[in-house]
Amino acid sequence: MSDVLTPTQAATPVDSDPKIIRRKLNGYVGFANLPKQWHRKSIRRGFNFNLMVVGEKGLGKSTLMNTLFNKDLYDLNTHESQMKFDVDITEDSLTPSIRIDTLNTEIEENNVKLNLSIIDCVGFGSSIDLTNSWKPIVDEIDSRFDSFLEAETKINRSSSIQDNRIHALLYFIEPTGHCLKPLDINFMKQVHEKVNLIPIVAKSDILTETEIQDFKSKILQDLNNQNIKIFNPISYENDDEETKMMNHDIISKIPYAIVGSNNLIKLNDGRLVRGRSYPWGIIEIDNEQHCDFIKLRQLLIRNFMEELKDLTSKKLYENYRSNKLAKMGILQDDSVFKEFDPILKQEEEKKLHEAKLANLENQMKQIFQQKVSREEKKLQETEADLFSKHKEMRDKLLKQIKMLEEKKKELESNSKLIDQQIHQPQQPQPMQSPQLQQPQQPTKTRKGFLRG
Ligand SMILES: Nc1nc2c(ncn2[C@@H]2O[C@H](COP(=O)(O)OP(=O)(O)OP(=O)(O)O)[C@@H](O)[C@H]2O)c(=O)[nH]1
Ligand SMILES: [Mg+2]
Repeated sequence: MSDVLTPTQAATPVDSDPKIIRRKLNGYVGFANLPKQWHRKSIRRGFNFNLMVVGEKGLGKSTLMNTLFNKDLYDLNTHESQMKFDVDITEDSLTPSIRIDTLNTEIEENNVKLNLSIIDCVGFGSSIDLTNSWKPIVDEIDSRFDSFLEAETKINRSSSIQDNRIHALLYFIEPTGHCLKPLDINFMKQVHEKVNLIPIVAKSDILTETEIQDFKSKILQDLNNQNIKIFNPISYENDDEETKMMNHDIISKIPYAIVGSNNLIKLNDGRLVRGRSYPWGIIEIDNEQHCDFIKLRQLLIRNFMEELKDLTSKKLYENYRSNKLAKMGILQDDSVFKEFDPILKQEEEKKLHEAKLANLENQMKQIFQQKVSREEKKLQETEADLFSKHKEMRDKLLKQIKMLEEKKKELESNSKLIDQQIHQPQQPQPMQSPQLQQPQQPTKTRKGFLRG
């Protein structure tokens, strides 16, 4: 027997709902190939990612970028971390102390291209007055949102809008071992609703393992007290247990204790590793026992790059956009948009139809009741009429009976008189007067009455 089912055989009602029929496909349709199509398209287009790095001077920002993308993006030998590659640099001299440098580069791995933008905020926390040190950075984030909004609202939009929005912000915390500084708190408070904020403990190699753990919990406590939201990816229902566990492991390590270096060091066993060498030993960058660099790389690149971009676009940018439009006085009139929502419109029409039906039903009920009461009235009238006729006839008959009884009595009394006269002894008959002949008449009448 063949296992292939005909479409009718294959149609089986779903257990819970008899209306839903689940059909088993009896052949290859081809949509299983969609991920491959998407994959090819993505490879062709390449990916882009905009990463902002903020932290006080000399905390190892440029070094970490080189370590993260395993490429000498920044020349660390020059004093101010000048770019080594031919890249675009945007300089914003919003305040004399902070400069926004953008490094655009394309990196390739296994034929996958990544258009990477690193936005470095040079000079953050260097001025004497730190009150508004966050401002040029927040302005930069906002202006990138604005450019996107402008491109989006153009009447003639180009097929693909250049996405320059900041997808993630790495905030470098000085490894003091105490708690967050007012500069850190002020800055993070200003940006946490505009970017995916990822705090990291810079140069963590100067702290011991216990100091790192203490410092991490102090930072988390401070962030919690200040209601500062850090990046937290959405967990999806259909993720398998392994993925869920791995994601949880990545997130639980925030704020990451980072050590950066692209220097290769030869270990005693002959292995070449990226690390930092000290008189007391070697710190391996790519060793999870030594620092959280691997976790940071997993979060930023391997596991959550698309999620970071998605959250930027769907949540952070959307918030910014709606606030901006509201400030400009553009308020959404929901009643206008309702018209265009087919489900809402359908529901509205259904409600209207139901109301119409109910109205019609009421009207019909009223008409029916009116008819019934009219018929009832007619019946009552006919009944009353019949009753009066019946009464009239009864009265007539009673009158007739009375009359007849009276006549009967009269006749009986007459007949008695006649009987008496008949049985009386014969006396000389006087001359018969016409009056005396009269009593003979009832006999005739009696006869007639008896006949009747
Ligand atoms: N101990 C230690 N030193 C580091 C680490 N990362 C970088 N450094 C050193 O710190 C110094 C500054 O590094 P940069 O990467 O230039 O720091 P930066 O934050 O880019 O500095 P600016 O661009 O001037 O703000 C260099 O001498 C690095 O070798 C680290 O993880 N641990
Ligand atoms: Mg630098």
